[in-house]
Order: sequence, then structure tokens, then C-alpha cells
Amino acid sequence: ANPLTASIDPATQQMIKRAQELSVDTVFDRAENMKPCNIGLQGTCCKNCAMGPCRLPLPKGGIEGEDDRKGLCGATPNTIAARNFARMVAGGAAAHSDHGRGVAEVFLSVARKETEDYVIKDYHKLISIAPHFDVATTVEVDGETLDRDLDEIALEVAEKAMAEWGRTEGEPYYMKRAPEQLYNRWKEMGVLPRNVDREIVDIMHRTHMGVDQDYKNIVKQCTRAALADGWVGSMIGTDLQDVMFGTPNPIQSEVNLGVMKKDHVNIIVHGHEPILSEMIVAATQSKEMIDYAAEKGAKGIQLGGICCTANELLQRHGIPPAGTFLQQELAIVTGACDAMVVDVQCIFQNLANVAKCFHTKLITTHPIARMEQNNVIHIEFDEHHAMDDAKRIVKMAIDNFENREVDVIIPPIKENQVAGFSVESIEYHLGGSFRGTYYTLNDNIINGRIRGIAGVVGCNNARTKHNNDHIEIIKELIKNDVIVLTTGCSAIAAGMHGLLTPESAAVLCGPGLAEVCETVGIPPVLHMGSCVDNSRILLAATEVAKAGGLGKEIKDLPVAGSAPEWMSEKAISIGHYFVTSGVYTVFGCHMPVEGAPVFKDYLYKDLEGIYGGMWDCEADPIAHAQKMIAHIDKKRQELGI
Ligand code: BF8
Repeated sequence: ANPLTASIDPATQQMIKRAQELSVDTVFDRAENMKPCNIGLQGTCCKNCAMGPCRLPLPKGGIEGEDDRKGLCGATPNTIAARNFARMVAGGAAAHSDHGRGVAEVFLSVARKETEDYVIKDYHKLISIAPHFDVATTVEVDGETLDRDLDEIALEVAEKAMAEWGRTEGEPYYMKRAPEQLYNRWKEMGVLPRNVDREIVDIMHRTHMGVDQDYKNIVKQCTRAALADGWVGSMIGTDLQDVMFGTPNPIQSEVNLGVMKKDHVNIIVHGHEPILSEMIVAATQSKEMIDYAAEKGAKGIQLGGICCTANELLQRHGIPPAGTFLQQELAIVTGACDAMVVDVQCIFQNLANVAKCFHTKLITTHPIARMEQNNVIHIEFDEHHAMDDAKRIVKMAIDNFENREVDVIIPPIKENQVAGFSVESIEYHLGGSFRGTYYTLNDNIINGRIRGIAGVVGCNNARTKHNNDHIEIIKELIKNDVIVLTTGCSAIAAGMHGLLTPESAAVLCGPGLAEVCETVGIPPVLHMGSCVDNSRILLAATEVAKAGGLGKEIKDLPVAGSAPEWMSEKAISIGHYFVTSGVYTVFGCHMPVEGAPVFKDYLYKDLEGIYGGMWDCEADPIAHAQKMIAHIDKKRQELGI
């Protein structure tokens, strides 16, 4: 790969070049050497039974007359593309929600006092979520209302949260957190989830050979599963992480490969669940480990993150991300990574091959995510002896410090950033001083200083220039006075290119947004955490709807969503829960729907009539941002503002 066309980030370019000099292949090279299957790309390859794969691409020049393409069983392109789409939703919802379940399990151990390594750090958050689970926070004693015992509240919340994955009747508690009209719409459409697990299993059943053959009915099930992901599995995950590890507040940090330090022990945590990495933070800050590192000749221990684990540690501790999804191999190529510790999701199998060329210890920690290569160490992490595991890992990294082989080359490139914007901290910064809601934000939207709100989220994809589309789209939005909420790798990208500082507002924003940012002292792009934290964006939108003056539902608001460089199944699940919560959502790169034009129209047009939100896809970043702005303007017009 040509480093200059692979990424817009100079640190990434340097490390791609360095890898090539050392004959280490990276994702950027593999993307050059292997091209995607054209039929899969169009969404019309069905491999759900052994009579196939049946391949139904759109004929060159389009369809003339009736579309009579079909697989051996008779499945139409619409059925096939809808089934494939549904299985992506199921994969994504499963990943997020299983992460959420893991958090709920640890929280249950905490509430039962079975572990001492984890505690409840944020009782305010616990008290604020308890009512959503119908858990009382007060008790009546002799006609007097008293605060209820916190341990009792925690236990009841933990048990009720845990039960949401397998609930046998009714619908999950959190569905009622949505604006009332939206909740009623879901109810009327029959898409309120029954529980988290069941909707995912349902998709796997209905997309099995010979079951659901109506793309509209398949999409309806996608909606149920995606809503269970966003409003239940992910939202409970975010909330309980906040309860145990603290609700984020704006915090200063740095980002990019340049955060690694030559004379320090460098540990990179990579993956998604903060359960383990929170312990690693504590271990690296312990005197015992700091002294041990000094004994081994290191100036200290530098912790950094990749992917969403990075965002979790950044938003609560200011630990700097070393890079996005596409930079994971490059962190090892620096030659300075003494240990890379991974848990689940977005982890390249090729890390093991790269690690083989350096001294890096690659450590897997999760029972469901192991690697076959023999240079990988597995230390299975368990909340009952979490601190011991974490110390063992940190010690292993320190012991490895003296084994560095090739010349260490860390690109001296990093940026300053401010992250840590939760729904609560945004309310503090942009809320009304008396009302304590999002009133001031709404006020600024109504008076036009802020044109609208955009959520820009999601992955990097080696099929597009690394970070380019994230940055172009975000810049175009803020230039047009659209404030941006960001999560995931998009948030890391925004940080890498200097968009997460209050100072960037004056240079890059339209005059209205610049004025608001300067007055309040916030960046024009607000980092709201990891991908499960997209649930924060749902709740922020709900707060805006509830604060008044802009319509009553999310679909009425001047908002739009975007995943410029998406690649994971999780992104499809996220996209679908935003669409069916009322948000116009544009994806970059491509969508696997082009081979099924009727199904595509259903997603891109017809869904708007049902939920108020719809899908779209635009690969050109400026046109992409302009489509979002046009939608925001349409909503402003409808509101008469
Ligand atoms: O959950 S943005 S590449 S890291 S999938 Fe993966 Fe995509 Fe990054 Fe986080 Ni989200």
C-alpha cells in the first residue's frame, strides 16, 4: 500500500512505511492485495444453505422488465439482502448486548458483595437509574419518607437488570425511557422487544433456510433486535459501567501513536469491555508496579488504548488512545509495545503475526476470544480475582521491557483533546441554569446559532482512506453550525485531527456554533465515549425532545446520524436503532443493498413513513455531510424555525 493514499494521518503513514521496511504486512497492504466479492458487496449472495451459495448480482445495465432473479429455493434478491442485513443486526446486537450482560454480571457480584476489586463509584447514577427499573429509592417508616439502604437498591437494580436478557413477559423497562410518542409508535408497530436474547435468536431462526420470505417482515424483526441493542443491552451496559467506574466528565488528554514513550513500559489495552482495563489502570498506578518498573530501568508505565477500550479509559481516567481500529498493528510496529492486552471485538487475528516480529507480548483475556497462534498468551480474566490478574499482566509487560529488539521508532505525533461528555455533563454545560435540562441547547437551536445536531460515529474501514471521511464530514458539519456528538473510532479520529479542543471552534466552525462553544468553553465536537455509549446519544436526543420547543419526538428534531467509514456488524445494528428511533442516518463506503433495489428503497425511503428516520448511503464525504444538513434544514422548516 502507498502510505500516503492509505491514511491522512502522518503517524499512520510513517508506521505503514516502517512495517513495509521490516517486511511486516498490515491491513493496508492486505486491502490492496485482496478485493471484495462483487456479489457479496451488493448483498445478494445467499449462503444460508448447502444448495448454494446462490449468487444474484444486479445485471450490468440494470433490470429490464420484471426482476425474475432467484436462488435455488426461489429466494428473491430482496429476501436474500434482507436476510443478510438481519444477520448483521443480530451479530451487532449480540456483541453489544453480550458486553452489556458481562457488565451486569460483574455489577451483580458487586451488589452481592462477592468481589472486593470492584465497587460502586457513582451512587448518584445508581439512584438516577433505579426508578427506570421500578426500584424504590425511598422507604416509608412511620409515615416518614426515608432514603432506602443503598446496598438494597444496588442489589435490586442488579437483579432486575440481569433479568432483562431473558425476561419472559412484558417488555424491557428501559423502552419507556424513549419519548412517549416514540414508545407508542413502537407499540403500535409491534416492534417493542420481548427481551434482549430472544430477538437475536429470532433473527437467526427466521433467516434460516425456508422461514421468513417477506423482506418487510424481516426488517420488522431487525427493528426489534436493534431497539433491544440500543435501548436495552447497550444502555444498561453504559449505565452500569458509569455506576461502577464513574460517569464521565470533561477531561483533558492526548491521542495518537505519539502517546507511547520510548523510556517507559508501554501497555496497550485493546477491545471493548472496561471490566479488565479498569483494573489494569489501577494496577499501573499502584506503587508496587511503579517501583517494579523503575527497578527494571523504565522511567514509568505508559498505558494507552486502541478502539473502544481506549474510549472507556479516556472518558473516565484521561488515559490517551494510541489509535483507531486501523492502527492496532501499527502500535506494535513501533517496537515499543511491551504488551498488548485484548478482550473482545475488533481485534485483528494478524496481531499475533505482527507481534511475532517484535518482542511484544500479546495477551488474550476473554474466554470467547482466543487466538490459535502459539506466541499468544491467554490469561483468563475473572472478576473474583481481577486485581491479581491485572497485576500479573502488568508485571509481564514490565519484565518484557528489557527485551526490545529492533530500533524503537515512535512517531512523534499526537494531539491534545477534551473528552468525557456524558448526557449528565452536557446538561451541566449546555443546560439552563434554572431548569437543569437541555433548554439552553434547544434555545440555541431555535435562535439558529446551532443549526442542528449530528451524531458521527463508527469504525475505520481499510477500503477508504483512513480517517479522511470522518474528518471531512465533521469539518463540513461544524462549518455549517451543526454541533457534532461522536463515539467509537470516529471520536478517536476526531481527536487525532485536532477537532476535540475548544480552540478548534474559532477556526473551524460557522459563526453561530463558534459563539456557543466559546461562551460555554466546549469543543464543537463532543466525545461521548465508546460504541455501546451510542446509548448516550439516544438519551441526549430524548432530553432535547423533552426540553421542549422542538417537537416531541426524536424524528421532529433537526438531527442526523452518520457512520462515515463503517465496517462492523455492530454499526448496522446501531444504524438501525437510530433509524427506527427517528434519525435520518447516512453511511459512508457502501451498503450491501445495491443488488436488491426494492429492499433498498424500503430502507432508504419507506421507513421514514413509519419511524420518521431512514437509511441512506453516500461515499463522497462532502455530499454526505450536505445530505445530513439538508435533512436538518427540512426539519427546521417543519418546525418553523
Ligand atoms: O465498537 S467503532 S472499529 S472499535 S466497531 Fe470497532 Fe467500529 Fe471502532 Fe468499537 Ni465500534
